Amino acid sequence: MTRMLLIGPPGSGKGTQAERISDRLGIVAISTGDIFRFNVKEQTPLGIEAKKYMDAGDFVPDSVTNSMVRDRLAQDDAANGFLLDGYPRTVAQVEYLDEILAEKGQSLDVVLQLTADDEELVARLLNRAKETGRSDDTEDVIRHRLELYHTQTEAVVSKYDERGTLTRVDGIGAIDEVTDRVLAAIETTVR
Ligand code: B4P
Repeated sequence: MTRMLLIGPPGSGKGTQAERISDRLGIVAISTGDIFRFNVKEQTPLGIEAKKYMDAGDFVPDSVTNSMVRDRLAQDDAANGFLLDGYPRTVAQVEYLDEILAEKGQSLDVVLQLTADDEELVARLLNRAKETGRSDDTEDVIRHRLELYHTQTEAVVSKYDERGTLTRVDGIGAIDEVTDRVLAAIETTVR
């Protein structure tokens, strides 16, 4: 059973790698971005609220995101391990996740940060925009999302680094190569 976090800037390959790692380890991948996009598509009250923030490249408020994650982690398929993709993104979310795990007597086994430089990330996301037309993949919004990563999510990375639980993985290179690096990092960490 593995409980892990995948942290990284927009476009670093979190969603791409999360799917592959979840298949390999047999644990559920939980992407807060995917849950929000599903709710936007279905026009649920959560989706209508989240859309305002997502279209601008802003974070959805912690109160909304935290309770959504609490509910998702309470589902049966998360009982035997999980990979959280895109959460926590703020220090307040780190503290909230600490509380959820403490209540269950659980801890994290692996915290991975995927790294890549900003220009590579912008290029990848503009490329994705041509294929998927995601409303938050325009250059201005991408740059704003990167800024939020640097100003808010890097503090999350520092927190786990201070706790000695963080492993950095180079996200540059072919998708298969990055998967191999991620799997090797997991093996080294949980061994
Ligand atoms: P996310 O869904 O997490 O979007 P993302 O950061 O762009 O990552 P994603 O997983 O989609 O992309 P990936 O890097 O895999 O979040 C979207 C929005 O939801 C946020 O802006 C925010 O508004 C909201 N949100 C989500 N979580 C939140 C939270 N905790 N708190 C508050 N708000 C939250 O891949 C990107 C592209 O790169 C793909 O096209 C892929 O094919 C390509 N790629 C991947 N790996 C590659 C490689 N090695 N080489 C070349 N291309 C690669």
